[in-house]
Amino acid sequence: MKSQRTIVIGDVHGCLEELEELLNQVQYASTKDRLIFAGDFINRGPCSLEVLEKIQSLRADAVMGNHELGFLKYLKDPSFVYDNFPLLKSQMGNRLLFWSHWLERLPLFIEEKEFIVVHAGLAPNQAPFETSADILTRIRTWDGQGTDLNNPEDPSWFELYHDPKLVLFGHWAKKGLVFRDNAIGLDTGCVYGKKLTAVVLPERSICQVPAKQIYEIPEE
Ligand SMILES: [Mn+2]
Repeated sequence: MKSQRTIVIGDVHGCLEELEELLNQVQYASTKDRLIFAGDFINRGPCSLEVLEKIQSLRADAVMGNHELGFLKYLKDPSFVYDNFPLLKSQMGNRLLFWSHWLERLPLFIEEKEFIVVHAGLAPNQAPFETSADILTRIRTWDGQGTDLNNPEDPSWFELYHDPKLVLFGHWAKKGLVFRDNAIGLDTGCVYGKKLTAVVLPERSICQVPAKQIYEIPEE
């Protein structure tokens, strides 16, 4: 299986049409390619349930994003409502238990010899297995202790990441495509009317499709 490709896709947020177009564009072949979603494939956009069904039916791998974690939290505590959570829950109907179990089983990261896939990023000098779910799914910047994970005054987490192992991540639409020797950021804001992005390994080629429309206005 030396020639096997791994395709990693950034934050889909329910953008089914763009996802299907992207899979066509990379010529995804389920028998040959490994497909991994970098989290936040639900919520905000128009077709969360259909995207879930697609990922599940393709038997693709996926890591937990803050929106998947949030949705699981909402199912336990309805006061934790965020965007389309009530709609998604109602669309799941009598498959709610199936989907909540499926989502609960998502790993917080996928680590292979050549790469790590994680939704948001890593804290300096912390291996993924010893890092909290909060950091793995929400970090953008590092304040030295992990209290404030999104402060423009602080350095980006990947500027402090010096391990040669490639990290593939999403979660930072405002930053757009990040392409560094050891970190590739794949959230290019499809749900905000920008692009949906995939990286193909091992060659690290980038494949993008434009959003069909602006589904949501970004929060500042
Ligand atoms: Mn996110």
